[in-house]
Amino acid sequence: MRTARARRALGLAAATALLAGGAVACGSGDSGPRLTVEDAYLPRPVTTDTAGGFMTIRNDGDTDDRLTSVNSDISDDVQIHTTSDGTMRRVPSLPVPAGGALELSRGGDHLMFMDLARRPAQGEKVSVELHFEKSDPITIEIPVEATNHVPGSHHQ
Ligand SMILES: [Cu+2]
Repeated sequence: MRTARARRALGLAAATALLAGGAVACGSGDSGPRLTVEDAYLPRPVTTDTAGGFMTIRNDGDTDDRLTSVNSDISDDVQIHTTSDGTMRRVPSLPVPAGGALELSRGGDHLMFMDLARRPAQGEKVSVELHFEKSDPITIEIPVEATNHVPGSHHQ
């Protein structure tokens, strides 16, 4: 596995490949992506047709990564969507830039849960597994908020 990773990195720079190999032994090494998920929420869907998922995926590492697929207990078909000119479309992946973040928000890039197994209740948590091009998968419990929830606002 390390060999495959190193081989892939060869295209970039030999130095990068060396750093990638060393990151396994060096816990505080700053090579590679370092992802954390913040402010995740899922507005309670009105029907079981679809639900949107929103969050910020931060990358404090020095290597770009990509969100490539998503699994969930409430849907067998979680899609990655982007929005342009008010129209959303499915994309195979989205970038999580080094030293930056992937913002999944209303009217922008977002997760789209299709054909829900059930309609989750407000206050419930939905289990979601995020898969990335380079980083290990991240499992999060996303709280279900009011249908019209706006991040940063409190329940009213
Ligand atoms: Cu969508």
